[in-house]
Amino acid sequence: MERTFVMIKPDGVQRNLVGNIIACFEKKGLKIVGLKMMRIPRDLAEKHYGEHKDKPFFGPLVEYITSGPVVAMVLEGKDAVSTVREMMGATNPLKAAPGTIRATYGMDIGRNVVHGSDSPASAEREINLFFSPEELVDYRRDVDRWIYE
Ligand code: YYY
Ligand code: MG
Repeated sequence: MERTFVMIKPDGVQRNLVGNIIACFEKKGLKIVGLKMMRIPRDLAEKHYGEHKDKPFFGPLVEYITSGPVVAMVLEGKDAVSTVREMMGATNPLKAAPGTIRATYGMDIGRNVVHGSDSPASAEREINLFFSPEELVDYRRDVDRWIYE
């Protein structure tokens, strides 16, 4: 099973969407193996979005992501990285496919509610940035036999 890093961004928290968004992933069958609310320190935000440091939106992006608490999580499941990306939809909520989280809840690219790792390598990097190994919980879920054949 694959793991991915997911984050409900400050707008999602402020708009009371935490429960709804976690419920989407839970109902799909993804397993929560790490979960916490936190305020992202600036240096962590800059590391997390390091690939964008030369882009014009980098400054505003770091301001936004550090502007209030986020909910960070690690989700586990079959093809978890691409499954979560599909469920989130395109970066710009107005371009995201109907039914996706960003299409359902968002309007602007700079307020797109949720983050998900874009590759297994990014997932590993981001999980290690945000979670210590002790914060990730290993457990059996009996319902898995009704989710996976
Ligand atoms: O992975 P994803 O979040 O879908 O998009 P990225 O291209 O990695 O950009 C990260 C983040 O930056 C995006 O979620 C919103 C913001 N952003 C922006 O504000 N303006 C852009 N033109 C592109 C991205
Ligand atoms: Mg990205």
